Parts: sequence; C-alpha cells; structure tokens
Amino acid sequence: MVTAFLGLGANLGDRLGSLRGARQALDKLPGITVVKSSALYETVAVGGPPGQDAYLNAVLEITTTLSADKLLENCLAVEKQFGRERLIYHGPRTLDIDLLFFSHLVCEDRDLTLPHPRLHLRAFVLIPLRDLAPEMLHPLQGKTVRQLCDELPCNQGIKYFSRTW
Ligand code: PH2
Ligand code: MG
Ligand code: MG
Repeated sequence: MVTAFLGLGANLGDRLGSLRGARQALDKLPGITVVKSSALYETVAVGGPPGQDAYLNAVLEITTTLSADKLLENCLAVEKQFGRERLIYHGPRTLDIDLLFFSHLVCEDRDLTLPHPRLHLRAFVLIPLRDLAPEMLHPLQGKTVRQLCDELPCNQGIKYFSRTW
C-alpha cells in the first residue's frame, strides 16, 4: 500500500460541490482510501486565458493499492464524471485532479510525471499540501514541503476559505 497526494481544483460551476463529490467518488473506488483532506483555499487562477474566475483548491492524502498509472486513470475518470472538458490549456475547469506525489516515486513517462512537475512552484498546491505533509521530502528538489512553502514569493493570491468541507 502506498500513500499518495492528490491536488484538487475547480473554477467553473459548483466548485465546492465538485470537490466534495470528487473526494467521495475517489474514496468509493476499489483500491483507494481517502485518509485526510487539507483545508480549502480560494486562489487566483495561474496561467491560462485572462479573466478566469478564482479556483477552490485542496489536497487529499490517500492510500492506494493501485499502481501510479491506474491511479491516474481513475482520477481522469472522476474528472470526466464531474463534467471536465479539455478545451483550452489551463482553461477554466469543473474539476482537475492532479497526482502530486506517489510515495517518493520519481518517474517521467509520456502520460505521467512524478512528482508533479510544477508542484514545487505553485502556492495553490504547496499551501494545502503543507496542511497534510509539511515534512514530506520532495525527492528532486531535496527540500520539504514546508521549506518549499517558505521560499514562495509572498502571498500569491491564496485565501483561506474553510478548514472543513
Ligand atoms: N490549475 C491549473 C492552472 N492554474 N490556478 C489555480 N489557482 N489553481 C489551479 O488548480 C490551477 C491554476 C492547471 O491545472
Ligand atoms: Mg492541474
Ligand atoms: Mg490535471
């Protein structure tokens, strides 16, 4: 069994409903157990077309008996279930589920890079991840999640939204 961390984001439609629904749907899948949820944050959209609505972002800690590839497949299926359409790169989305860490696995396949290639730069990922795993060591950066957070340029448009959801 492996501990993994998933980044959740939504900035279109019923954002909170999608994040809650995704958490429940993931936990129901065979081979996936949701262990803990970070707080919820409202964040300014990074990249993509200008004028997008703000995101709700959170991170889930899960345990899984699935391989990283199968876990990714399941995450993409849950995104679809919540109406995800892939129209514009970094465009607005009803639900995004990113595989952040799969234990300390490092891999660079066509469809999956681990750890997530931009996680160490993104406040909307690192701040919720710190709620759950401040001492987790990024195997490529050689720094903990807490250290990576401390090195972020200050307040990148991240607002605490609620502790429970
Ligand atoms: N996801 C992106 C691109 N930009 N910005 C915020 N604030 N939150 C996200 O989850 C996000 C983003 C690509 O997946
Ligand atoms: Mg993403
Ligand atoms: Mg994604």
